Amino acid sequence: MEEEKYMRRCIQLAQNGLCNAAPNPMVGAVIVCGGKIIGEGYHIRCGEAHAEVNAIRSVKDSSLLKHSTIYVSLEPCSHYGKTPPCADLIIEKQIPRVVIGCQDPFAKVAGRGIQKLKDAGRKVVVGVLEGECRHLIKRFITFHQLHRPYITLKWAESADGFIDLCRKDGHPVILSTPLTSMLVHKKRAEHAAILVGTRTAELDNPSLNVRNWYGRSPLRLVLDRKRRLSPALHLFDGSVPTLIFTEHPLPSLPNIEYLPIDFQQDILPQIMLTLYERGIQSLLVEGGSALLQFFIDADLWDEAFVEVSPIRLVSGVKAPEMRDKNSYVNEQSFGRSIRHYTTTK
Ligand code: AOF
Ligand code: ZN
Repeated sequence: MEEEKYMRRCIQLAQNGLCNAAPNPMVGAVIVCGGKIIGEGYHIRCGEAHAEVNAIRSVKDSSLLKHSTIYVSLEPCSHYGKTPPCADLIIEKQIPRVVIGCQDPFAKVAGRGIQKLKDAGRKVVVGVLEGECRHLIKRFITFHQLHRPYITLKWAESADGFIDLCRKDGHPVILSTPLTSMLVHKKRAEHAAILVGTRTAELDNPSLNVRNWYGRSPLRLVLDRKRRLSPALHLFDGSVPTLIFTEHPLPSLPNIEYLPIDFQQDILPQIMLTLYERGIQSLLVEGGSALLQFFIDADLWDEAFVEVSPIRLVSGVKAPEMRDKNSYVNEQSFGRSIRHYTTTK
């Protein structure tokens, strides 16, 4: 119970790194001496100090470290990356006991940090709240084990179940409220890349950037097989790095890159490979319905974020439900989830 309490605090701290730690995992650490927390830290930003370093730095009286336990949600690293090995630091500071949430799936670490600590005579406990600690770094694990980003599908649907048909006189019907549009911008800030299909780019002319929330805009991705999209669209304004998947590439412009893919073949594996090669660990798919259905049919998604509006669009007509979406709930190791939230106007 005691161990779980401190590990839960590690997870809570780690979550502060959601927007800036990637492509590194979110990690939190807590140092406990005589039943009291004497230090805390988390991995704030990729390239900067790891959680253990920040936790150790936060301890006022470093002579207490010799009598402490360090709790960390992920195995301390054993390699020289952008920063030196945390396992070495723990050994150097003579912390006698280390409690770890889960092993690091990163090939350069993968158990070596645990071994290093054991070899140096430290008491090591592994697997406290292991499931929750793995869930915390689901994007990092998906990327390193499946060689693709963690995929979130996102759509808003009317009370009678329509999404892409929500157009009156060619204009989209706004289903979101000011509050839920803010949540969408929060989601964008939490993802490394965002993808839309040609029709959505054309009809909605989205900017796909982060405006109603604090944070970085994701890399924008758009499918434009025949290169029919107008360069006057917001997506081509060069304000945010943008990739266009097409059969007919043009030379790149500042922040705009054309990437040839073979539309005769399955395009999703080609897109996934590109994103993997570029180190993109999370992808938000914002529609339209054809593209979303494509991902569902390929069984290639991890989470869906669905806004259900109270607005009914068509009376007496059966809605074109996103096929099979409900049958996927909780099928995978991360508890693949669909979060429906119903809004009121
Ligand atoms: C830890 N604590 O807080 C994090 C770890 O390039 P570097 O030096 O930042 O190393 C990145 C790798 O270190 C990353 O891929 C993952 O395996 C591990 N992340 N390890 O001990 C941390 N963020
Ligand atoms: Zn480290």
